[in-house]
Order: sequence, then C-alpha cells, then structure tokens
Amino acid sequence: MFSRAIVRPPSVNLGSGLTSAAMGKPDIALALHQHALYCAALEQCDLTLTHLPPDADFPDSTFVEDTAIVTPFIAILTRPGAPSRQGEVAALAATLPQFYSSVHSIVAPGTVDGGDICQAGDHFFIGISERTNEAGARQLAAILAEEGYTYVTVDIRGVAGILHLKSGISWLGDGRLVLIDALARHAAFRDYEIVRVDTDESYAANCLRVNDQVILAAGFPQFESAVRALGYPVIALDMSEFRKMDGALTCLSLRF
Ligand code: CIR
Repeated sequence: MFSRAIVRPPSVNLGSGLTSAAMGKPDIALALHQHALYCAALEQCDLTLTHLPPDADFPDSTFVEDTAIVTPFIAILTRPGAPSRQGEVAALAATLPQFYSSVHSIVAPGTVDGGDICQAGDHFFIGISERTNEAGARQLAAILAEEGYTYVTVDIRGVAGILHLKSGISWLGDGRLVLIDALARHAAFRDYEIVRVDTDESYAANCLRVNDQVILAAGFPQFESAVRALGYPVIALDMSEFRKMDGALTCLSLRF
C-alpha cells in the first residue's frame, strides 16, 4: 500500500525539455490541467500529496520520478543520466528527509534515472539504458541488496522506441507485469503473468497501480479493456501534453 506521493507541476518552459517525440510543443495550460487531474487521481487512490514548486531552471523537473527511488522503507537520490537534469535532485534532497531517517545517493560516475527502475514487490528490475549506466546500476543494486531486496538488470539499449525501462513495463501487483512485445520474452520476466500491450498501444504500457486502482493513459482501448477484464477499477487520464515530452504516468510522481 502507498500512502504518499511527491509531485511537481510543469513549469512554463516544459516545452524546452528533452524529447525524442516529434509531436509538437506542449500546451502549458493544458499540461497544468492534466497535471491537476493526475494529482486528483492520486488523491482518489488515498494518497496524501507533497507538491514541490515548479522550477523553470529545469524544464523536465515535472518528471519527478527520475530523481529518486522510494519505497515505504528506503529512499535513494539518483544522479540522472541527462546532465541538464542532474540539478533537479536538490529539491528531493531537501524534501525526502522529512519522510526517511536516512537517504542514500547514487554518485559519479554512476547515473540512474528513476524511470529505469521498476519495483515488483520485494524484487527490482533495473534497466540499463542511455540514462542509467552500469556503474549506477551496481550502486543501486548494492543499496537494494543491503536492504533485503532482490534485483535483476535488464539491458534496454537495443530496444527501439523506449526511453526508460518503465516506458515498456509496469508492475500491476498480484504477480502480473504489463509488458510491450519487445520485452515480453525477456528471461527476467519469465515467472510472471504477463499482460501484453499491442505495438500500436505501446505508450499505454506505462501505467500505475496505486492501492486498489490502476491509473492508465486514456485513448488505448484494447489495453484498458484488458485491465478492466482483470477486475481492476480504472482511472483513465489524458496524457497528451506530457507524451510530447516523452513523459508518461509514472514519471509524474514518487509514490511511497
Ligand atoms: C526526459 O527526457 O528526461 C524527459 N523529457 C522525460 C522523462 C520521462 N520520465 C520517465 O519516463 N520516468
């Protein structure tokens, strides 16, 4: 169960952030509206939110998930792989000690983006990507192992179309993983029940189980039906403006 989340609204220059999507510039008013609905959905799932102030020095800072890895028991500040994002971590370094007695850190030459880290119960999938390097993965793995978690690394550098591991995988709980086709046969996922996402709906693979509900991106009817058929109450949210900046549902919060 999660009880809290940290969120950070987009700043006016969201459109100056990093992106590989050729989908045009985000509409800031609409992005703020979508962010407000996202926050409301988390509250509907019984989370108490901490709102960090927007920061125009860091146009990607709304994607707060990349700056820390949090569980109900431990917190780890990351060192994001994109140099333009490394300064985002300071705000989390100032905030997390309210909730944790000690806070770990990834240090140079390691880099880790939270979007590459998928927790599945007591087990972690650690994506090695253009953002998360092997040194960062080793540091993270050592911290997790010390805390009693198990882990496996998943190299996604050859997987087309995903920025982070969690662009292609989500943990639904109940032994179930949501996976894009390109990851579905990977050995790391062999012991799980797999909910596959069709290639034309692959953006929907990033979804968010929060307590009893599943928050998913609106506009992907096959995936939404599959999740409903499994019996989960669903909240569907329009993510259009964040998608333009390679962002998806999990990126917009840290849940613990
Ligand atoms: C970036 O490229 O870093 C941002 N524009 C998007 C980050 C998305 N974060 C995530 O998937 N966890």
